Amino acid sequence: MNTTIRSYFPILDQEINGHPLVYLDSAATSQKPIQVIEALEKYYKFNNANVHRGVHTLGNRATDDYEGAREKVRKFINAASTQEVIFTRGTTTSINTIASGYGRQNIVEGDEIVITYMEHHSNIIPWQQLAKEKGAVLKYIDLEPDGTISLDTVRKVVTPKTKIVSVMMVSNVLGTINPVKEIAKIAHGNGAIMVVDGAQGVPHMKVDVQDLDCDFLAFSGHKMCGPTGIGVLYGKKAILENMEPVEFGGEMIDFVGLYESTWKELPWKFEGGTPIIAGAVGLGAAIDFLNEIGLDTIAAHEHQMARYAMDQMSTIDGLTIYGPKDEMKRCGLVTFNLDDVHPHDVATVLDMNGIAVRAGHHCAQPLMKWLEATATARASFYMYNSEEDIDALVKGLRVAKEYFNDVF
Ligand code: 7TS
Repeated sequence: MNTTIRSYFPILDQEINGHPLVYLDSAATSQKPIQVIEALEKYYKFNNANVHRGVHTLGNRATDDYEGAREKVRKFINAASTQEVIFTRGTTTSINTIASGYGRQNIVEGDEIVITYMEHHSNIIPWQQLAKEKGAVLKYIDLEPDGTISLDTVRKVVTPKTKIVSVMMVSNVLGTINPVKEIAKIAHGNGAIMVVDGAQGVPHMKVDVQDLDCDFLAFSGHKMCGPTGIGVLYGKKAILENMEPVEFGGEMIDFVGLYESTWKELPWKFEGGTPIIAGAVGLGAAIDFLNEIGLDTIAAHEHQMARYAMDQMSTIDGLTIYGPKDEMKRCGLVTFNLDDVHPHDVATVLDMNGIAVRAGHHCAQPLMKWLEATATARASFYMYNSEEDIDALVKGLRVAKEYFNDVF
């Protein structure tokens, strides 16, 4: 993509260890454009106050900013109503809210919860805990050899006993784009609800919750140019209305008696305590920014980056790339291993050359087991990355390979 987009991200204009920064860790967290930084600055300089109190001007401005951000999120994911958009701390909190709220109320002994081998820990452990508490059965959808999901396998694993199916939209390790819309149909056909972990999907492609027909969608602001500490839980109104809150206290109540209390209407009954006001404002600015560039443009750029990266990286002897080889089946990240070199060592040598990648299990230990790898390295791209960044990565990988081949 062009240098104009890159110039919106002030952090990218610096040297690390004497080299221009090449940031290839956006799947962990994206960088923030100046528009988001300035929106946060403006909020704190001019509008900061607590919300939903309606007694003074700053309070009204803060409330307008906060609720305005909710409307931006609604439109961005095409939710039917802002009542379906709950602000949370991020994907992890959103999924935990579903497991603790919907799960505790609706799951009984013998029920099945279905996830896949590629899930992030945040979409595994809440279900493990729920299954243990309720005596439910946690089942896994196996993966195809290329790291994709076959709908035939989904049809075999999801049964009328299944009550919840929860699948990531895009894998943070394999890059695989999963057929969540088709999986939702299978889930619904068996009477189960469909939860989508959108952490790696929503920042990178157009998502329409009504078209997907998912019951819940979770995502994080910090992976889509927004600040840390803000995320979204989308839920269908009919489900949220019947769901008990999981956090109790100020802001979420209607009437409080000595022994009984009642809750505010949606979405506020799920937002106990002073909300993440500045975070929401920042997320709203991030959404404006993403809309300006266009999700389709971002997605096309990432497919192109994935293709270029896989082609260039394949020229390195002893380099294994995980996940589908067809760039249209994946988002803009490439996870890999270099023969005989630990991924942490790869990442350290790359950092010495100004290149930031992630190494480790990527919070997906069951997937690491499936891949028969203890750890991997991952380069992940966003709209500000270019082919030159990938060239620098490939050069850095050759340096790493030579360095460790010489030493050992
Ligand atoms: N789900 C997926 C698919 C993720 O990739 C992540 C974070 C989460 C959930 C959790 O998001 P959070 O914002 O609540 O932390 N993934 C990564 C990653 O790949 N590297 O660092 C964080």
